[in-house]
Amino acid sequence: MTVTRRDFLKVCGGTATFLGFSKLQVLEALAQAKEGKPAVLWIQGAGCTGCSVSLLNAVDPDIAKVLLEIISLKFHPTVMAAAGEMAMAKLYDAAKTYDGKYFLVVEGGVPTGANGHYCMVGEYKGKDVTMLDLTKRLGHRAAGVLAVGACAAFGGIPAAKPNPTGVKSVQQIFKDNGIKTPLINIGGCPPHPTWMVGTIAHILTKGLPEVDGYKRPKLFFNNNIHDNCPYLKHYDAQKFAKTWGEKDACRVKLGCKGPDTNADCYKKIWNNGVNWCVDNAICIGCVEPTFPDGVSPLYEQTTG
Ligand code: FSX
Ligand code: SF4
Ligand code: SF4
Repeated sequence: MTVTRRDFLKVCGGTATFLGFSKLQVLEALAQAKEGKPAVLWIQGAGCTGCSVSLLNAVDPDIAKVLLEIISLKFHPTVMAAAGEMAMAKLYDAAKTYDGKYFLVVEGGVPTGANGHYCMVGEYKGKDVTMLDLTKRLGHRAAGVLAVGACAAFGGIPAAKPNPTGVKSVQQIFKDNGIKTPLINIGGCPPHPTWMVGTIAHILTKGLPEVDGYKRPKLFFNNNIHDNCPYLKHYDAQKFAKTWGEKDACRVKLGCKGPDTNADCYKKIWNNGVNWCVDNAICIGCVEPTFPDGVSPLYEQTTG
């Protein structure tokens, strides 16, 4: 693969610089990645695969280029061709080859009930492999871990009450097992593709990004949605929508959680810049550790 300036501009959404990096820095990082470094292992537990689909939906170049070429992907349950024991063997081979150097991406929460057996991710040499086993084993030996999406980062929907399978976040699993590997949480259900690609670009070019108290990159999760919302003037004028169809009114009485939510959705916009949640509905606070139990009922006013 030849990484061109055009590729860079595509990854960066057509802008001349990305997260403050020079074109040269990012091109160098992408060129390094195409040589097969660093290796990325992407594992999935209790989730809906929406995080991977989000990446697929909105990133240009397409997911094959990002996952296979830019980040040197070695394992991904959704997009790889291998399956069964062969896939598990590849995963363990890659973990051995890049021991201490690979990056682990975890998508989905980690069920701990029944000793992890509510989430079987494979079999290897006649033994069950659970998501719990894999998170501990691969997390322990990784250079760094990205917990991608609400479920991996904070438990999310699979950990919602009554949480029958005992789902925990990656950081909780690490805490319970004394694993000290650097960890970054990328909130969102699902995360915006730029939050995922941008965090990886930051790691490749500048190292681990600065994070907030929830280990989320400040680059993306430092600004309040309500304070930056195009409907703020209506909120200030107390003009509140009573139905979904009303366009020129604030949605707080329909349940919008914008005042309690910190993310840059209002300027990143979703679906390749077509729209975002508050345009046609409400913010449900999906990037916050309180999601979903702490922001429920979603469609009733709980803030503001
Ligand atoms: Fe969770 Fe990923 Fe929500 Fe889904 O698998 S963040 S349920 S959008 O996609 O983990
Ligand atoms: Fe925008 Fe929601 Fe705040 Fe209203 S409550 S101004 S819709 S973020
Ligand atoms: Fe999540 Fe709110 Fe952003 Fe929508 S606007 S993606 S609900 S944080």
